[in-house]
Amino acid sequence: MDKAAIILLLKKNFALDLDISKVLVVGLGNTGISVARYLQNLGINFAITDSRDKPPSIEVFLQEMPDVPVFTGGFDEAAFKVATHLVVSPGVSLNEKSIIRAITNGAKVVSDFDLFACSVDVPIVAITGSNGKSTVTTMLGEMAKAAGKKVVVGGNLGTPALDLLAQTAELYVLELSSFQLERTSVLNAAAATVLNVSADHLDRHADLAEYAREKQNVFSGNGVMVINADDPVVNAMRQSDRRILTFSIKKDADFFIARMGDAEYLMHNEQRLMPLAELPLEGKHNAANALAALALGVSIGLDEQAMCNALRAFKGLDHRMQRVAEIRGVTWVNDSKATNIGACVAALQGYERKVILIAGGDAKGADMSELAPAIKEKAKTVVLMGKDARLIGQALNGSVPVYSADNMVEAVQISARLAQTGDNVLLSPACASLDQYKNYQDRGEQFTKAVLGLLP
Ligand code: UMA
Ligand code: ADP
Repeated sequence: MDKAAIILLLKKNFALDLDISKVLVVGLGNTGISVARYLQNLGINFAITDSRDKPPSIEVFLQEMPDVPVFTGGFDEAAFKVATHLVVSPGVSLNEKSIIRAITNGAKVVSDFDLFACSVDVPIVAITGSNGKSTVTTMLGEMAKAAGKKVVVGGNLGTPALDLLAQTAELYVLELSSFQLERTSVLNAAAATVLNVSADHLDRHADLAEYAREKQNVFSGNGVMVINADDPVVNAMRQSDRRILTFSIKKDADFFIARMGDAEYLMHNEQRLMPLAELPLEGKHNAANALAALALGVSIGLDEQAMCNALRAFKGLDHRMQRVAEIRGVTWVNDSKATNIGACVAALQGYERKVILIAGGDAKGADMSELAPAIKEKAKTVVLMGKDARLIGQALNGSVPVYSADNMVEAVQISARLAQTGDNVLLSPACASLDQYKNYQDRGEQFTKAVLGLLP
């Protein structure tokens, strides 16, 4: 879209005016720098603030935009006072005192996804949920490519939405977190889904109901709603005046799984799409992810056979149920991206035989007793590490043998001593990694390194 059209839309939707508005960009990480570049390019007046002394993108920022006011080492009150609009990075809580005060004084919160939505005139598919977002976003991107579309994929997955504008696209597939949705109002996706809702980020959201409401925001507008019929919280989000496509791994739905003879099939109504066995990813949760991606693809008119071809070729993402090695008959699996209870439960449910589980980290306010039944059923031993290891140990209350480790090398060595031929050792922490690692990738890489260190 040309600049004049974008500026008109920003004015209409947010009263964001080139001549009089003053935007404050809060947070100078990947999102902050992408917003800064966008505003600079449109000629909109802005400043930037970050509570840390040396935010991650400060050097790039100072080099690229030396004339833009920047306030670090705390949120600058004076900058908040004059701001007419705030673009707040998802890592910064809207409950920060300076932000609440600015909103009370009339400042409008606009997200980078809002700015993005005002800057594109091709369809957007929006994907959220507690688990499976990155998998489904990537799957749908591959499907769209296989169907011949020029597709651009990003958002919470890694590339900030506004950085995607540099590439020409016929379709955008975006992953959004609850933090991003909380501050987004005009996305109006052509198709959207909430894949599932289970406890996560309860250190930032007041309770599960509020967290679910933020997720529901992905359906704002009038596009197709793709609904997980197996999830009661998602099911309750249906709107009667909207086109809805449902998916289910348990019952009849628009997209579902049917057994015919000896084989199970991914189905669209009466039509067999492909045998489930041809999906290279393990676990029923990945069958649900594939059905969700198919439903989203059908919503925007992608060819079904092309989508199935993409599914057959989809190898999954690193750090999600990723087989690291088989050493002396023991299989080691890296599921470091399991940063909440729901993901760990899904991982455990995929096993027929009991596993040795490595878990723990930052529980983010979740109630670890919800994890206990799945561990009791599917783990023969648990090795715990990290800040909230104790919470998991307490929830298990002696029902499963528990070992403690100070770090990943120790956790892997304890597991190696306990494991017998035919065992699976699963790193699926059910917790965030930030108490001990840079991020979940770092945790997964340290696990992989420690496992490979067992090789003779
Ligand atoms: N900051 C403050 N004060 C605070 C907290 C943060 O000033 O109290 C500043 C930091 O100093 C830093 C900046 O804010 O300079 C960081 O912003 P950010 O944490 O929002 O991180 P970004 O680099 O902008 O990345 C964000 C998402 N991060 C978070 O939501 C925490 C990335 O998701 C996303 O890929 C990126 O935008 C592009 O959309 C990551 C994530 O962990 C992968 N997401 C969570 C998840 O998936 O569970 C929600
Ligand atoms: P997200 O982007 O929502 O965090 P990912 O696709 O990165 O989702 O997967 C995160 C974790 O959740 C991994 O441990 C993965 O095995 C698990 N997972 C993926 N899809 C689902 C699902 N539909 N239900 C439950 N867990 C899932």
